[in-house]
Amino acid sequence: MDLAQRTQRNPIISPEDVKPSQPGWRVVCVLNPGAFSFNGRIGLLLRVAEQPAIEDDELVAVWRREGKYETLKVNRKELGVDAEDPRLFSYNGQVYLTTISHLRLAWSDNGVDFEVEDSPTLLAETEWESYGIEDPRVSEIDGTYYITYTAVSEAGVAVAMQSTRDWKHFLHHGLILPPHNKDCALFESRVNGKYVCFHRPSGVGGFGGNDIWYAESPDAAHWGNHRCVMRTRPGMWDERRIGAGAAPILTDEGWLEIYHGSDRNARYCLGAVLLDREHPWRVLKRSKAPVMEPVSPYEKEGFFGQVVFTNGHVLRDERILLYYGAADEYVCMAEFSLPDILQSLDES
Ligand code: MAN
Repeated sequence: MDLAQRTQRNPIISPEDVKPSQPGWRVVCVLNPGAFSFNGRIGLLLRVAEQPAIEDDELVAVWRREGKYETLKVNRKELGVDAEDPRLFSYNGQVYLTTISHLRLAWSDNGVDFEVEDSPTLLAETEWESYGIEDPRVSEIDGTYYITYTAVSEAGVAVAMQSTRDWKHFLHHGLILPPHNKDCALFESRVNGKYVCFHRPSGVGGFGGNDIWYAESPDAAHWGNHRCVMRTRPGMWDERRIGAGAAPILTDEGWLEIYHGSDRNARYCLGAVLLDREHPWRVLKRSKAPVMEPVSPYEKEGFFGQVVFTNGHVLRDERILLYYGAADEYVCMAEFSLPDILQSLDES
């Protein structure tokens, strides 16, 4: 099943539409945008993944320390280099990413034609961000936009947060969840007087996995009362990893969350889940089949193929304008009808 109505204009943003942040660098991927409305326009906060120019037989790792980039170039044939996965490689026992990501704004009046800003909006700054900042989710609460994103460093993959009211000045709140954790989506209204979020810690040592959790906070920075909301399902499309998309949507029936799930072949699809209004850690309904699968050429082939991944949407009455990363390389848009998704949950 695929309930997504993709725009004919897809991909709406490709790497060649984005200016590199440094002379001599190249934008390899533009993906996984956070989405929001601001001053009557739709804003996307894009993840831009770049690397310095290299020869065909080379691999490069980039990191940023105290505001400066450092690089490591390795010949693919060199002993000890393992490069099966285009996203990362290990060298002398250390894992490196092949690109470094920053976050950059793009603006649109109609939701499909975006003007991408010429320079990065948010760059890796703290020591917990040295390998880059990725996959932002934007939640607006009382006029403040909270940006939760993945902070990657040698120390691990964690969740950091910044906030802004004008998209010009940003307050860095540091790491709000330690490694290994990602896919943190703040709800856009308080529940029982508290800020709440979904997040995705990863289990090690045979217990736990890559499941969606819930937490509460008095101030959006300090999180507690963690609970496991839902787990991966053996033998299904979401058997390996699941993670929340953007902020859940409040409907008459409860909170609707569009989430991603991957299988043993690292094929990423989107599913839907309905959660109790007062107790958002309680699952009421969960789709058996995905609501969106990688079927279009730009979703099946690219930097990392067979991927549709979302962490941003904007609501227009009963339509969800969903922004998503396709094949880890492009930014795309598809519309969903809210009633259709709810109805598909009833049928499953
Ligand atoms: C995974 C992928 C990459 C990402 C790293 C670190 O390997 O999602 O795109 O860079 O995790 O977050």
